[in-house]
Amino acid sequence: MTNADLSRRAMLGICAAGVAAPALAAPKPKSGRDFPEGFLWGSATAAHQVEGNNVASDIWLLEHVKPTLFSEPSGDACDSLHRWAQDLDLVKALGLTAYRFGIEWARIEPESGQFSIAMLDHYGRMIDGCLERGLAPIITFSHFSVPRWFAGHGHFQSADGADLFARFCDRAMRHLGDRIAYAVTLNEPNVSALLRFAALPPAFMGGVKAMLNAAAKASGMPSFASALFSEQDVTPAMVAAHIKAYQVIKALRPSLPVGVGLAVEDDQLVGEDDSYRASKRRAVYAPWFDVIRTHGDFIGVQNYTRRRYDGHGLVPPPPGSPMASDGREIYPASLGNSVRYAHQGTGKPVLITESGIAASDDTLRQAYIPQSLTGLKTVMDDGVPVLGYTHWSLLDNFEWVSGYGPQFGLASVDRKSFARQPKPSALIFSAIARSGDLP
Ligand code: IFM
Repeated sequence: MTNADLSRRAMLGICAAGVAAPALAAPKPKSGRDFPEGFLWGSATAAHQVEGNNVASDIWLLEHVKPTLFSEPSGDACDSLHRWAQDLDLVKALGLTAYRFGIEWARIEPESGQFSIAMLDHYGRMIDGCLERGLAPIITFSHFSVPRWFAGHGHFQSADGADLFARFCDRAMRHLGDRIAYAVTLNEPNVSALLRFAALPPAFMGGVKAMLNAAAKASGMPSFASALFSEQDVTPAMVAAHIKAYQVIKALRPSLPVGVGLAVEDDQLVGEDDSYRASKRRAVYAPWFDVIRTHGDFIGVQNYTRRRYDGHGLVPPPPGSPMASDGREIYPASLGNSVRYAHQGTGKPVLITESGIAASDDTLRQAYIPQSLTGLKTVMDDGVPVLGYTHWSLLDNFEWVSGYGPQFGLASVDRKSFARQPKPSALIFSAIARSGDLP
């Protein structure tokens, strides 16, 4: 098959998925439906969390050093490295039109400057698999995990960190870029800033230091850094990396919509004193809203909860609030509120790149999905342009330091046979996606 054939198939597939150019025109509401035709309905995963055996990555090393903060190693994860076609079949069977997934930098460039054509071909087959099934491929270039060599080299904060990331993006784009529907450069690059406002116990940061020191020792590097655990403010470095990645991606395919997937909480004020919340917003969101205004075509919103603040800091959820199993308050209106806030801050269309809850009791998710989408519809009815919604996550997967405890999936995964089993919430989501209507 020639490149021209692939491009033709790509266009056909993208058109079938309802994202024919211009992909940034937010679909217009049509009378009789709650959500417009062409609105993207999808689910999301991340390479390290589902593929398994990501042995050249920084996170794999951090899972295995002593001491570690990880409750268990990722191991085989969901074996999506081999079972990706089943994942895509599941997304299609649910009647969805988009799949967000990551291409794993640590597999594509396991040693600095050594690119694996075989792994690029692998992700090419996944992208083609999406297009053949009428799914718009939403590709994340870096979802927390990076190659181990990059972490030992100083991570995004090193003098050439942004250039090294841009080199990877350039290489991946040249191999895959003509078939991508949306590009997400970085996943939650504001997470280290966010954690500073999360009232983490001091022991946690002590544990971070010990784990990173152990990783540096194990890899024979002077230091070791990670996107998930950082003692410094990495925002300027991440912003620089996004800008360079945006530039190389747009240079190769100007029409491809590029954004970041930002963690956005619904920050609510308790009382009159807004100083603490304002300081959080300045640190966690403002730098990203600024950069997306100039170097972004959409803002990816990743929302899971609300947070309440008075003038001194975090205020706990009201007594009796429903709680997800990862300790976050279940507050469905937070999705619409965060989308509105992100659009106000950037002026750009919103793509919901993640939304969901950790719940082993699926009845909570069965209620959460329609409730959160009801809030989203209100915001869209007010005129906020929203391109689509990808639910986190397709599968119960590896939730970083928490291991396989928290369950975010629309489908469960048997930890030995890797069999995927859709949950009732998947069918509820599927009915909304197929009809464009809330129940
Ligand atoms: O699993 C994570 C994902 O990797 C990034 N956003 C939040 C999810 C749930 O905590």
